[in-house]
Amino acid sequence: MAMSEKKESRDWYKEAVFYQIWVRSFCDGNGDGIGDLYGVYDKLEYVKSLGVDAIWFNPLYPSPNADYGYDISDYCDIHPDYGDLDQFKKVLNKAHELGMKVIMDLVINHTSDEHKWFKESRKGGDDNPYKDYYIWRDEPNNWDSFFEGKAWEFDSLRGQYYLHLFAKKQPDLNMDNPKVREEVKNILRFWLSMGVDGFREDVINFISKKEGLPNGIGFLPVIGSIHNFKDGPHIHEYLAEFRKVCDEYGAVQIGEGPMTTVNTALKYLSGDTKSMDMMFSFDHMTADCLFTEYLHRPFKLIRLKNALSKWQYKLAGKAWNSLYLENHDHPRIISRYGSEKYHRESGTALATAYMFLKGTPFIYQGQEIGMTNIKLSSIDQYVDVSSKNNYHKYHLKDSIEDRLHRIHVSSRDSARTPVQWDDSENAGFSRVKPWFFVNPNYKEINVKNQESDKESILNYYRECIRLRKNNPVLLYGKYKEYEHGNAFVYMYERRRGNISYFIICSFAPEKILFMLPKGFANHTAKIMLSNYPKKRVPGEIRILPEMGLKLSPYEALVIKMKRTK
Ligand code: TEU
Ligand code: CA
Repeated sequence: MAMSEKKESRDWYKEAVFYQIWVRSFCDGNGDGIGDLYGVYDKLEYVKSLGVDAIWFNPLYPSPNADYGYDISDYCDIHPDYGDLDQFKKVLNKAHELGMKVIMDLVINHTSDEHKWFKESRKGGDDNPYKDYYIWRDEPNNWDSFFEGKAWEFDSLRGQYYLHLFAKKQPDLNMDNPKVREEVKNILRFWLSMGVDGFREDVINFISKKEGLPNGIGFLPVIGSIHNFKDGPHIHEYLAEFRKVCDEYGAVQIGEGPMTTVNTALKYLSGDTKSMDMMFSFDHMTADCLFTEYLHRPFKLIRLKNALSKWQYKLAGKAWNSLYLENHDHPRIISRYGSEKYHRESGTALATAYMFLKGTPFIYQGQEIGMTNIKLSSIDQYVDVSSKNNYHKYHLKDSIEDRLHRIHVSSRDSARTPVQWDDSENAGFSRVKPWFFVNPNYKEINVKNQESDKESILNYYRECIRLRKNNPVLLYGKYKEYEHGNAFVYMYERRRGNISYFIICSFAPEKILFMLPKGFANHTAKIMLSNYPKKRVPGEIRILPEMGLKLSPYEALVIKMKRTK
């Protein structure tokens, strides 16, 4: 066994599968059309039944919802739409009883403009303790915001501009102010002392801005100025302070790093500057969206493979990957990387492609039943600030149809429709009309249908998790990609000692012949998992020289083999 394999420490989060809950659309427990912690409480057994070990909650805090919870007006409470602190504690305790950990979303790059700190800061005044909690300037620089025009907004009360990298209602905190960092530590302690197990940390690589806030090169909106606030000068000092608090409680930290490169991610994940246990990168999301939705392009498997392999190879032996294909910020993968026509096949192939990579898989609510993008007929029906901004700001010369198409394929709202529990009215999400549109395909695509279907996407996710669990090869084995140049098949190996698992996934909507790489001939292999179970009955297969696998549309399989060399 190689040195790097031996050295790897075993940690709970490395062997865990996470489930992500965007509560507003998960399940409405009290009948007001909005998902809440009462609904979550009732569905915890379901989450557990997937084989999940931990839950990540998107922001549950009070928020005016300019960016659905990512604009926080009180860090130490629960949004009344979702319940209250008592209800949260009930959920937390029940999750723990069921053997699931719980992590919260920590959003400290910005607050809501309705947070008390910002309301106070607007007043200015030399003896105002909140005066320098935010980033105020007499003159704005040329930065663009991600979500709404320029990154600066004039505040008439204070008579100055404040910085907002995201929406206008999300003023950026001034992390250079030690008082702000103390506030962050208090927030960490508040939740950790309650028993929360860690944090997913929002745009954590943006919290330290370059001194003097120099102008960006304005060749592309936002992207031209990103080097002025990404991985900023004091980022690792500040994160070390937060890590210290988290370490007191043994908390896990997962940083979200938009546009983080694998080399900079390593600084967060290893060595003296290690502050995070895992990082969420966006590299593989660019297989069809070059960072944001206004740069949408057709999906290419090779781009997905490039990004996934890059992170697998470069983190090997040094740091731990987080694995995801869906979350609340990205459209649904079947519509995106798979095929709505081959719904079950592509949904299960996508699961196979990423669940056996080295790292910790995250499953986003509804992904496990293959929910798809919604197609609303007018931009006015969309609610996401980013989608609206992109629609009204970019590609204005294109036809309305083309612009709407762009929203259909890329809007964050596609991931935010209510979870489809059954085929009853409102998809079993709520007794009353839900806060947002239910995808009309809920009659076919829903949890209830899939529970009773052995071959459903839902049951396939369960199988994937079962296969991964306690399997040292799939947890800690070395990654190697094969046939990289193949435009339709993603094949990789996970190897530990002389045991290998091969993961083979076709992304082709038709039958193809896939020649196994040379060097495997005369081995006996065993089929461990297949998304065409009738065709690939479990059992041993002998690999012949020049063996070609006839793969059906979106066929995926996992085979186990004893290596002779
Ligand atoms: O996302 C960071 C981020 O950069 C994305 O919003 C990205 O710009 C977008 O998804 C492109 O499609 C985090 C949160 O996950 C997101 O929900 C918040 O809106 C954002 O931060 C601001 O807090
Ligand atoms: Ca509710």
